[in-house]
Amino acid sequence: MRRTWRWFGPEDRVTLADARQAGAEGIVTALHQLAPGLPWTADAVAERQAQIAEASGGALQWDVVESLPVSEGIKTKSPDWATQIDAYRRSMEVLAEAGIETICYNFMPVLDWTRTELRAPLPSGGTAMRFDLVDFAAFDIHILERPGAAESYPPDTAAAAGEVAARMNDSEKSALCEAVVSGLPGAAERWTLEDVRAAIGIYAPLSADVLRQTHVDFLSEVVPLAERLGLRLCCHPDDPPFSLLGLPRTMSTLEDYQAILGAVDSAAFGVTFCTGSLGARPDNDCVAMARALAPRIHFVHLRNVIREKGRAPCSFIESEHLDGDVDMVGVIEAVLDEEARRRAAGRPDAEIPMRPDHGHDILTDIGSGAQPGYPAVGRLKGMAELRGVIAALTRRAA
Ligand code: DNO
Repeated sequence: MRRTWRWFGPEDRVTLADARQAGAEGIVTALHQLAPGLPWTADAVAERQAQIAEASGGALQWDVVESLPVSEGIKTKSPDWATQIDAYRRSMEVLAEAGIETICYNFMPVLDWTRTELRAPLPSGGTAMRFDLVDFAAFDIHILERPGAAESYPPDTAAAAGEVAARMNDSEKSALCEAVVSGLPGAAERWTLEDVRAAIGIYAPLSADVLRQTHVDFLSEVVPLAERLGLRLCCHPDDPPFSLLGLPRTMSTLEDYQAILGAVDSAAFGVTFCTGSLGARPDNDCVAMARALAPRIHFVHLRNVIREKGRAPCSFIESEHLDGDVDMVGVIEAVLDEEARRRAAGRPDAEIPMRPDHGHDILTDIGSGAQPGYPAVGRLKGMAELRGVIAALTRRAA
C-alpha cells in the first residue's frame, strides 16, 4: 500500500514537512479554494503540484485528489446540470494532463461527513470526534426545526433529544451547529442553517432510487472520459452510513456499492474504501466488504470507530486506529491480498494508495488549530501503527 497523507493546502497548520516526517510517500489534496462546480485550471493544479514538490525537496507528489466535489446541481439534476458536468469533465482533463490519476468524490446530499462533537475529551487527555444520535436529533428537531423531524426518530430518541435541547445554552447550541453544518474540513460546501433548510427542500421529492439513478447518470457522463484519460474515479461512502435529516443516502452498504458498481461496470470507476465511515454501521462487516469490493478499490481510508450496539442509525466515537469495532488487521490483509492479485495480473494499479484517516488530538495537537480530525501527531501515530500491521502481514505472506 502506498502511504499517503491528506493536506489541505497552504492554509493547513500541518505542513508538508510534517507529512514527510510522519512517513508519507504521497499527498492527497484538492483545490479547496474553489467552489464545487467550478472547473479546475491547469495553472492552479500545476501551482499546487509545485508547492508539494518544493516543500518536500521533490520527495512527495500529489497522488490522489480528494475531493473533486460533485456539485449539488449535479446531485439534484438542476437546470445547469450539463454545464456542471462539463466543468467536472474539464477538471478531469486538467488532472489527467498533470499526471494525477486517482479522483475521490462522494455523492452525499447536502452534508458531507457529519459529527456532533469535534473535540470530545478522552480519558487519556486527548480528544476525538463523536457522532451522538441524540445530540443530532436535538439539532434536527430543535435547532434546524426541520418539519417532520421529531417523527423521524424512535420516540425515546426524540424524547431524549428534547431534554438535551432544553438543557443546552446558546454557546452549546452554536457549538453543535458548528460541528454539524460548518465545522468540517474537506466538505465541498460550507452551509448555514438557512442553506441547509433550502437544500433539504430541494431534495424533498427525491427518493433513494432517484438519487441512485442521478448518480448513474453522472457516472455515464464521466466514466467513459476517465477510461480514455486513464483516470480512476472512486466514490467515498456516506459518513455516517445512514440517512440524516430525512435525506436519502445511497452509498452506505455492500448492496449499495454492488448496485452502482454493477450499473457502471468499468475499472475506471471504483471505491474509496473508508473503514471508519462504513464501520459506523453495525450491519457492515468491513472485512467481508473489503474482500467483496477488492477488485474495484482504488483508494483506502483507514480509521476506526466504537459504535453503540444495536442498529443504524447509531452513535459512535472515533477510536484509535487499531482499537475499535473494525477489524483493521483483517481489512489490511484483504487489501494486501488484492495488491498481490493485481501484481500477479500485471495491473499498473497494483499498489493501492491508503491514508491514515483522522486521528485523535494528542500531545502537541491539542490547541494547535489543525483541522478537526487532521492533526499531525494523532495521524502520525495512526500511520505508524498501520505501517506496523502492513509490515508484519507482508513478512508473514512472503
Ligand atoms: C472526512 C473525509 C470526507 C471525504 C469526502 C470525499 O474526513 O473522509 O470529507 O473527503 O467525503 O468526497
